[in-house]
Parts: sequence; C-alpha cells; structure tokens
Amino acid sequence: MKWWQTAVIYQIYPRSFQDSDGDGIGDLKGIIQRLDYLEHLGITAIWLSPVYQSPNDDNGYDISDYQAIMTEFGTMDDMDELIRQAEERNIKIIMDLVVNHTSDEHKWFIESRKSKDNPYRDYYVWRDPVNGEVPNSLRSTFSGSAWEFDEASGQYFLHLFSKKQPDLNWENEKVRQEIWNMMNFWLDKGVGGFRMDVIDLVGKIPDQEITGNGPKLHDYLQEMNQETFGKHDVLTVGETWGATPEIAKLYSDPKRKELSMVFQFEHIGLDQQEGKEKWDLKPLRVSELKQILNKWQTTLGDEGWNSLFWNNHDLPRIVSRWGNDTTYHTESAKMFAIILHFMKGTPYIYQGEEIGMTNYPVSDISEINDIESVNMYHERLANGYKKEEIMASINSKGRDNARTPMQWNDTPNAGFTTGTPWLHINPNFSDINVAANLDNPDSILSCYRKLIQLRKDHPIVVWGEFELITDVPEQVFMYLRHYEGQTWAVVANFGEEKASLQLSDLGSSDDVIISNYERASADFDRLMLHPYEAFAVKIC
Ligand code: TEU
Repeated sequence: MKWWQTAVIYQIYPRSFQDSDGDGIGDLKGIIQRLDYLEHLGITAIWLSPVYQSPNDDNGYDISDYQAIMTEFGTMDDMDELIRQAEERNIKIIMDLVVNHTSDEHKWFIESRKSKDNPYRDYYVWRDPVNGEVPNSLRSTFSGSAWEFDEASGQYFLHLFSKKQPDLNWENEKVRQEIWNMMNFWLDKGVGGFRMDVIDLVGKIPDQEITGNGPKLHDYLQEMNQETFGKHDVLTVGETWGATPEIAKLYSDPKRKELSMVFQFEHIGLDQQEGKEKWDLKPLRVSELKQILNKWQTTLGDEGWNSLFWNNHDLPRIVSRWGNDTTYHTESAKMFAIILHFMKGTPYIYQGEEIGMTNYPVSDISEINDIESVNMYHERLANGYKKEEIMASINSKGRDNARTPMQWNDTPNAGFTTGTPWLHINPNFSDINVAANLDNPDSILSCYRKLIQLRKDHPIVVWGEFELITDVPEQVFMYLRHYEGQTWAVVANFGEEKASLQLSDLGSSDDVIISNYERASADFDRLMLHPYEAFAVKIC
C-alpha cells in the first residue's frame, strides 16, 4: 500500500488562488494563508502548477529558471515556508515538472541560439531548412508550425507549444543529467512528488514526425526513476494525452519502476468531433463515458493505478461542461463529485471545483488571456471561420474558464485580491464562494469534505473491486464496489429528466452513505431518480 493510493490531491493554479500583496496575482504567501482551509477540506497533497521563474508566455509552463521562484509569486524562502507549513498539517507539495521544453529565456536556450558550435546548441532540437522551408509538417499545439526560424544561424528550432517554449533534446545525455540534478534539488527540499507535464512527448523523433510515445520514452523514465525519485516515497503522475490502458501500464506497472500513475484523457475527448480539434464540439454521450471509465476501472489490475479527475487548469469547468450550472447547479456539481470519488483510483480536485465554480463566457477575444485560445482565434479567423463560431468554441472549451480567480467570499474581487485581478472574476462570486459554503452542511463543499472523509474511514472506497451495472437507462451511470464481503452501490443520473431503475436482485437498503437529494433509502426494485441525482448506498 502506498500513501498516494489513499490520498486526495488538490490542484492549485497559483496565479488565481490567493493574492497576499494586492498586485492582483496570486502568490505563495496567499497559499500559506489558505492552508487551514485545505486542511479543513481534508486533502493529502497539493499539486502546485508551476511557480518557477518564467516570462509567463504560457503562465509559468515556460520556465526560465527551474531553481528560482517567479518574482510575482514570492521567494525561495516563501517556498520553503510553504513546504514546512503544509507538512505541519500533513499536506505534501507535489511540484509541476515541465521538462519537455523550457522558456526561450532560459539560460540554456540563450546560449543554444548564440551559434551552431555553442556547447548548449544540442540541448534543443535544431534542424536545417528543407528546400528553403520548414523541416517538416509538425504542428504546434498552440497553432501553426512547430518550427521557428532563427535568422542568425539559418536553422529552425522545434517548439511543440509556443515559440517561447523550445523543446529540449532528451537524446542529449547532458540534458537528462541537468534535469535529474534539478529534480534532486527539489526532492532534497522534501517535496511530495511530481506531476509531469506532457511527459509522453520527451521520447520524440522529430525527423520521423513522432511526438508522443517515442521509442526511448520508457528508457528515459526508468533512468529518471533510478537517478532521482526512486529512493524517495513520492507520488509521480504523468500527463499523457495519448494513453490507452495498455500504454498506461507501461508507465505505472510497479515492476517497471517508472511512475505511480498517469492522467488519462480518453473521457476528456468525448465532446470533440472525431479526427478534429478540441474546439469542434459535439454533445457528450453518457453511454460512451460509462464505457470508457469502465474500461479504465477494470483493465489496469495490479499493473497500474487510476487517477480520477474531471477538471484541471486546461479544461472547462465540469459543472458547466456536462452538468447544468444554472437550474441544477448544486445537484449536478455534487453528482460529479460523488460518481468520481467512489471510483477506484486517486481523486484530484481542481481549485474551485469543490464549490462548483463555473465557466465564465466572454464576448470578445480581447478579454482572453490564454495563448492557446488567442492563437487558435487568429488562425481560424484567417481560415474563414466566423467570429461568433470561434468565440463559441472558446467559451465552451477555452482554458481561461478554469483560470478565473478563486471565489473566497462575496466582498469585492471575491476576497482574491485587494488590487486589480490579473484575469476577470466570474460575476457569480456573490453566490458561489467558499464563505457561503463553509457553514452549510448541504453545500457542495460539505459534500466534497464528506467524500474525502469517507475515503479515510472506509477501505472499500480505496480498494474495492469495481463492477459496472449495465442494465440501466443510458443516462444513468451506476456501479458497485466490492470489498471483503461488503458491497456498495453508487448511482448517478446524468440528466435533467427523471430516470427509473429496476434491479430487483439488489433488493433495498436504508443504509445511505451520501446523497445529493434527501434520500433515506433505496429500493432497487423500483427506483426513481431525480434530475442529476447521485447517491451511494451500502447493499451488504
Ligand atoms: O498541457 C498539455 C497540452 O497538450 C495542453 O496544451 C492541452 O492540449 C490543451 O490545453 C487542452 O486542450 C500541458 C499543461 O497542462 C498546459 O497548461 C501547458 O500549456 C502545456 O502542457 C505546455 O506546457
């Protein structure tokens, strides 16, 4: 048994969590001020989005110094204090490890671009033009070619993200050694692990246009494990967009000595048109969601461990995305919480999810900060798309939806800052905020607290075998968990219509563990579910 199997992780996007000095930008001292809140919530560890020195082309995912803190966020002393004060509350700090690329303002890249014979040249991926053009057709996730021409040396460098995020050359042993040293610097500070940004890209073979899951990927991760965290009791989670369960096992089979687990994104793509981009929307089919989550729940076995999440700083708010953020705001927010936290794996909560924070649609591109949305807007506009169409995509899928400041209370600027917030605050903060949730036993926050406590009190939540129930209407997601002779049933109605179930074999129970309506019992012989109703009940 590992501590991260029983854990609940809370993700903080520092820029938007809590500002302590009135500059409108969240910071480390602000996080320290909120540790009591996180302790009250009951979480085990914080995944901290990047806090390193960065020119913020991609809000900290473009790092110019891995061993210094972003000036706007504070100092290394603040960081040490955060680790210390979190530890006092038994909370671990998981660092974001962004090593597929650096900032173009990192000293390695500044050297690298100086000349072809600079000792750092080979730290990055440089190629000659082909027929006076880009070396090949690799594209950047943030629109356009992945190759940027450098006038001075007449070569192109690779950037799978922004032009200010040149890709590191992992084939160079020296690069890997630098990364191991940096990781050991953080491990020596006592951090609780790493969330590894786009780690599936580091084995790329650019000349063959192979980016994800390259042939050397797992050799590199085994080397990383051995050279760095292998000797420590930490959590490591890889961000792996292309993972199938078979691929996930390669990372997380304990025998292979790579990572603890990966984030898989198969369910995240379900409202995207086949073969198109995330901006090209289609409605979610609940049957597909059930089928994919069931596959992940049942195929990893002892060769892996699931991470469970609906949200992060790149994704729209789940209650707006697949729930109903107006009429059934509280019900649907709790439904997503309940159905997720009883699955087998480690749950991740993204800041604000625990109070049901929603998307914040905007009407003009000038209101958008996120580089991915902005670049896509210009590219699609040039390709003839209509403005309204593009804004509709950004409003449903854009990353700013998740990045609006945390809503603490109903005072001006939601208690996030006394200054001018770096990004607009969702005007619904007067209703949706932490203070309004705290003392209300029926709030969304109280539901999350209860789910976290149930996980601590009942081994079945962590270890129980998962069994999907298929004999239910399409909009109902239902499963059982089995552990040492006990069985719990978890039921969720993913819709605005009532739904009825008839599962006579399961009998009836008045041992309700948690519910988002006032439910005292469940008779599976004739069960009627309210819109977005979700509950867990002990069957035996
Ligand atoms: O995200 C990886 C990534 O591919 C995302 O850009 C993703 O495709 C998109 O946002 C979702 O549609 C990671 C980080 O989580 C993200 O914030 C960074 O921008 C990116 O890597 C580059 O470091």
